[in-house]
Amino acid sequence: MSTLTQDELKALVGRAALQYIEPGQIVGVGTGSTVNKFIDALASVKDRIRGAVSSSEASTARLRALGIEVWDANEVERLSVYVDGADEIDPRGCMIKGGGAALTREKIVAALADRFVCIADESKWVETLGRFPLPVEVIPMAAQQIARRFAALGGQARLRLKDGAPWVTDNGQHILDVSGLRITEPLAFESMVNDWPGVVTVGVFAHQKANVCLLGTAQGVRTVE
Ligand code: ABF
Repeated sequence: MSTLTQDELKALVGRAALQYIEPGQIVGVGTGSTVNKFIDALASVKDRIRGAVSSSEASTARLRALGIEVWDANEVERLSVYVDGADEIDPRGCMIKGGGAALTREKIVAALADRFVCIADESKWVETLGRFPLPVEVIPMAAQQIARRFAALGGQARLRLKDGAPWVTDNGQHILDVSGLRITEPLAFESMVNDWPGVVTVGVFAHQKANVCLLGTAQGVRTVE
């Protein structure tokens, strides 16, 4: 049994990710409660980095509040590292992401980076992706036809709501959360769903999988490469 709380495990991996930051870099920064711990740790080395590219309005606000400069993704050609959390990660480094609704910007920033460092507590580790309902950002007028395509695969798609109204992403689109899937071939699955009209981003990250996973466990940080 872990003596550390889930919050402490997140802080542990957030701090551990600092080892991948080199002086003078612009750092790719994801979204979520684990990444918030990383942002807090990043503030302690802020004088040694050039700044960050952020994957959400929420992370941007936190970075700026801590005095870290935030660059637009269009101003940057390459990032050496992108640090982000996940909702699930498998032994190959493939992930489900998007529980925090920032999946599209997360995929865009991840695509700029040479290395994806995933930080997660051990509850996120799975053998096969699909226990966590798969987030899919969609153009609103396509939501029902996309839901029917998932139903044909055995999935149940639900429109994500906030206060009874559709959740609106940072990009002005909606989110479907799809339960009942078992994603045994993440690469092929991601490509297939990407091809459906109206899909903005599917929350499977297999083409942009993690190169390194820092997993917070009862025994400390386990590095999976
Ligand atoms: C982002 O935040 C995600 O893509 C994922 O949905 C989520 C994980 O959040 P947390 O660290 O709060 O569990 O990284």
